[in-house]
Amino acid sequence: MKTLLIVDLQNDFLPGGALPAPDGNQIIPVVNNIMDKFDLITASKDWHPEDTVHFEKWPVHCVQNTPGSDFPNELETGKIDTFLHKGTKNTDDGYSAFEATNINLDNFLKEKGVTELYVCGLTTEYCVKNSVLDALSHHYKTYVIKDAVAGVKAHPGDEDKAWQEMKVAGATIITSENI
Ligand code: VGL
Ligand code: ZN
Repeated sequence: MKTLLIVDLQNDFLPGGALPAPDGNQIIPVVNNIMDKFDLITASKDWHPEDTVHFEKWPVHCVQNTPGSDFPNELETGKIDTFLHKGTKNTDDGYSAFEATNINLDNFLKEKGVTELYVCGLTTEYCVKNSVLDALSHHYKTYVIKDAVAGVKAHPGDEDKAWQEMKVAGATIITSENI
């Protein structure tokens, strides 16, 4: 079961959205291209209530059932098997896809016999990083697809730090052509 996790590739994290990764649009065709290489595709959605403590740190984004939390039209969502809702509580950030509340991602993957996870999406410094670190702590061999992720670039240096943290924790960094 070759498995892809697409993290938060949603309108609010793309240019024109509330909390954009400046280069976010560039990853959409890359993600569309690689989907055919996988047997199982899961996609997380940042899925916040209107009144979460998360919005004390961040501009309001990805509120449940609003255009900002939708996937962009360009993304080939028909190929996605499972959708994960994360950040749904009003008491925490819920950065990691392993904190999804509609599905327990770890149980779901283990039931399917998945041992390796390929990760792409938005944003490098927050939800991609936290999902990758959780995948590693749950003992998945974890690949991060470098040309299929983008940073929000909120603080200089954080993106480099995120790559470093993921590598030190044991992630393997690859490019889409090497999948
Ligand atoms: C994210 C900041 C706030 C992300 C989500 O998806 O990386 N970043 N909420
Ligand atoms: Zn969020």
